[in-house]
Amino acid sequence: MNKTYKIAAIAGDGIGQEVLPEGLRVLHAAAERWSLDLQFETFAWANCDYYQQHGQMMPDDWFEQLKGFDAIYFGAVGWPDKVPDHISLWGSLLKFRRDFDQYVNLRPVRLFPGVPCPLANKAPGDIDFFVVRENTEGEYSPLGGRMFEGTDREVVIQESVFTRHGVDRILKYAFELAQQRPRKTLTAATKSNGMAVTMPFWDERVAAMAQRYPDIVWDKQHIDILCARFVLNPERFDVVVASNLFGDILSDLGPACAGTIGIAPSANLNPERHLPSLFEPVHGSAPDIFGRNIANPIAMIWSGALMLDFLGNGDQRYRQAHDGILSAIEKTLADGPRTPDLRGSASTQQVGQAIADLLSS
Ligand code: GGG
Repeated sequence: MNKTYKIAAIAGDGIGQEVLPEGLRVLHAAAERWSLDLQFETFAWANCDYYQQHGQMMPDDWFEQLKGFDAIYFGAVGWPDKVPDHISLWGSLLKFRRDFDQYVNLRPVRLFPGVPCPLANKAPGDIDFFVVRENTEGEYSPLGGRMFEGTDREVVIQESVFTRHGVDRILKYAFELAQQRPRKTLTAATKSNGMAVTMPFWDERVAAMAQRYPDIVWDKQHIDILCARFVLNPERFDVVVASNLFGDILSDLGPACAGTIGIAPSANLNPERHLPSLFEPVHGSAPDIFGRNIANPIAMIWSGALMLDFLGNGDQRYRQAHDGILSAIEKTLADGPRTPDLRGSASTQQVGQAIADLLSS
């Protein structure tokens, strides 16, 4: 008897509401083609309109409502004119990541044939790596405070949290991912010359973990020069592991180097699978282009492919569905309709439909 996977679909804010339907369109086409057992339920909270009506981003029982799902398929969050960004983010997406213990944020970066690359002399194959971002602690911490607000004596403190448990588990995931890659190479982002407490600890744990993976060639690079090398020599990277903040920055920079952030997917994983994982585009809600139907749906669609692969956990139908969606994305990027971020004039729906049609043909 095949398992039916329950997926919570949450559009969130802005272009999340435009790209999610295209992701669902493609997932339905994939389910039809590969006989996948997917059951979707949509939720109209985790957005700034809900906050304006209820004074919070999600209902009190959000955890109870979602914990029985196998995955969350999420659009984007944030509308700063309605709700300050730190309130909308900490009231939804960061709650999901932390309370569902989605400690891995896996973000593939790839240059596809036909996509205009802003870097000189780069070909597909030159940019093909993963950013593995720690997703539950690090610099993203609610610990801190503000004193003497609005006076000349104002003091603002924001703590970072690096636990041995949290650092070791993300490093283990990254080293194991590197073992599955042909080049077996890992780079750890650091800044231990400036951040004199947390980052030397991070470096120590990287060196300790590396001892367990003698087949992996690894190095550590300070985040500043690492950013420069993303632009100058992206071909040297394979698996890049980083703390929460550094990973957030690198996983926007990487796709920008590969043509557009509009195609960049992410998987917020609870690798132990005892709580739902969450799949979402790297991009945010982009209120500036909301309502024009020009958002690129490919990041949402690729995130859906990652979701199928994770849910299937080795089941060939789900692996084939993942590979089939990736091929359809590749073909569409090479000679299909394109949204304006890729110098095209197609709508969000035209790109989503083109990819779905390739799965049905
Ligand atoms: N779909 C991703 C999204 O809504 N991102 C908004 C954002 O600012 N995210 C910050 C983060 O990923 O930590």
